Formats: sequence, C-alpha cells, structure tokens
Amino acid sequence: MASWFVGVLFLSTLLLCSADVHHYEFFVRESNFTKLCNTTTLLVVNDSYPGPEIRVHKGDTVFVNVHNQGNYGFTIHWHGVKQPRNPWFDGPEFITQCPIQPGTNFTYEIILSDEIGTLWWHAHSDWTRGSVHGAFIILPAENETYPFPTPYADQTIILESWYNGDYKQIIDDALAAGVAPRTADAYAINGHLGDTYGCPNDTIFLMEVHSENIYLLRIINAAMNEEQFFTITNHTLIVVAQDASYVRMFTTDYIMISPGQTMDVLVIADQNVGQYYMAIRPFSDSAAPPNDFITTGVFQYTNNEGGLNASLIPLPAMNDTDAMLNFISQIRYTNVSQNPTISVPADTDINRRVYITIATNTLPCNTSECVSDTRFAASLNNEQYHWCFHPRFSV
Ligand SMILES: [Cu+2]
Repeated sequence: MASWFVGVLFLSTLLLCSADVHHYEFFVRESNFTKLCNTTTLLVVNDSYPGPEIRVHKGDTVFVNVHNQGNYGFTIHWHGVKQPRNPWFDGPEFITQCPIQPGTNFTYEIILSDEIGTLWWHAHSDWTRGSVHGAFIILPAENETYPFPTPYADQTIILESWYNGDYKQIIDDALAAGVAPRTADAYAINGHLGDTYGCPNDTIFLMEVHSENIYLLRIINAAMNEEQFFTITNHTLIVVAQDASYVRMFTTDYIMISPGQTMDVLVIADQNVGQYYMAIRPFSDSAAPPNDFITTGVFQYTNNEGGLNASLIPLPAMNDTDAMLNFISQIRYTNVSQNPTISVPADTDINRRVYITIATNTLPCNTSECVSDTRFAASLNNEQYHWCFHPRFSV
C-alpha cells in the first residue's frame, strides 16, 4: 500500500473522529399555556414553548427520535440543513416522507456538512410549526474558531407568533373559506409576550449581561408570516452570520429578519449599567398588514435594574420600506476560511436556463364555507402542489 494512501486513510480517520454523534428525544404532545390572560392548548415538544435547543458542532451527526403523542400526523423539518445525499430525513410531509402518525415514533438522522452558526427545526404540517419549533445551534468545529472576537456567551432569541385559539383550526378554517388566515394576536420573544399587551400575568424575556462583555445573539424568526424588525435600545448590533453562513460584518441599530430566517448578531455591553428594552415589531408594506405590535424584552446589566424607557426604542415604523431595504442591502458574502467557497460558473459554461415563476393565484371556491367565489392559491410555473394532486411534472 502506497504510503500516501495510508497517510490519506489516517487523515480521513482523524477527520471522521473529530465529528460527534448526538441523540435527542422529542416527545410531542399538547400542553396548556396561558398568555394574554387566556389559556391555549398548543402542540409542543417536551412540554416546552419554544421547544428544546439542539447544540452541536460543525460536521456532527444528530439523531432525533420524535414520538408523536398528539392527535394528528406531522413531520419535523431541519430548516437550512443541507443533508447532502441524505434527503429522506429532510422532513417536509408528503415531499420526502409521510407524516409521523399519532402513537408512533420516527428517528431522523441529520448529517451536518458546512453549516455554521444558527439554524432551527420546526414541524412541517398545517400550522404545527407555530408551536413545534426550536433552535439548532452549530458551533465551530473543535479545530475552528469564530472569524470575529470570541463572544463571552451566546443567547438564542426566537421570535414567535401567538394566537389565542387552536392553531390547526385557524388554518383549516381559512383554507375552507378560501381566505388568508387571521393575523397573530401577539408576538413573543422566547415564549414571553413582554409588557405591552396589557395582561399583567404575561412574562418578559430578560437577558442578563456583564459590563464590557461581547455577546452573540442567535436570532430566529419563527413567526408564522411576518418579517420582524429587532433592536436593543442604545446598543449597536454587529451582524456576523445569516442562515448558518458567515456574512461580511456590518453595524446597525436594528435588523430586519424574515420568517424562517436566522441571523447571528454581536452586541457589546458597553453602555451605562442598567436595563434597556430589546424589542420587535413586524415589517409590512402590504395592503393587508398585521397588527402593529411592539413586543419587548429586557437587556439587563448584572444586578442593575431601572432605566427602562420605551420612548427610546429605535424601531422603524411598521411600513418603513426604506429601513427594510437599507438593512438588507448591506448583507454580503464574506470570504473567510470557515465559509464554503462559492464557484460561480462562467457564462460560457451555462448551457441551459431554467425559469421558475412564483405566483399567487385565485381558484374557484364553491363550497358552502367559501366567503366568495374565489380562493387564494399559489403556484410554481403555474403548477399547484397539493398533497392529493401531485404536479404533472417537476418544476
Ligand atoms: Cu423551514
């Protein structure tokens, strides 16, 4: 055996050994949660809203055994995990697998490759993602570092929609009526509604920081449908990653994050000690906007209370399109060793162009539940995907 081959074998064994294997157990069942002074039954994982955090290193493999102890089938999607040559564990129902039926379990194998930073997982059936979701944190590999100063600590921040009522019923009713589902009754930060909704029993998310330390915020927008602005009063945010890939660093007073997106942001606790509001607000410039709610959390220097001032929160207006564009236009690829290299084919190498048209449409609505004679629909290349009417061709 050639010595270089032995060397390659030895090296690849070393590389394989550096990746760990993790096991998680997800028990999915209904639990009661009281918010907005109203008790709602939610389908959640391990009785927790949001659900448990997966925290592993780049290149690891994760097994998640999902036990369906609820009343209907669902799947779980590992949002943003590329799963090369392992698509059967991607998760969307009726695309790569059938729903996990009540009373049964299914073990997912999630193989990480070059993802780095923050992703999330969520159920992928009807509106189950509204309550069955959690963070999927991918730390640098053992032999890698962050391409920025190592943070003192990190903090997951999950933005969520809150509805009074049965989530499945809300989407089922909307589909039957052929209209858009109603907008959220509130938004939440890590399951807390904060102090703006008027229910004295609602709790507020509190992040405690030590003066002069650097923190890495792992922000996930798990809201059902709305983009969200996010800010921390008086503190500069430094965007460093998005959707499990590092980006060129830039500073900003606020971010704008889309549903399903993740963003990693550094913040330095460099202001006078005290308490500062963190806050979110939906962004919408559509003709049918959601409610203009501001939802609060607290960024608190250790053992220092006082100083909260809602009038200082630097959030753009809900329909501030320029603020949204100014933010997203700053996001750029960064050529750091931790990022996968992007090789864009030269124009001459492209021999086939594929056009994909994404459209919203209307279809006839002709049942007694319809509120008009048309219903909303969506399509790719004028093909609509429906679980019992498969598209005639692949888009
Ligand atoms: Cu997803």
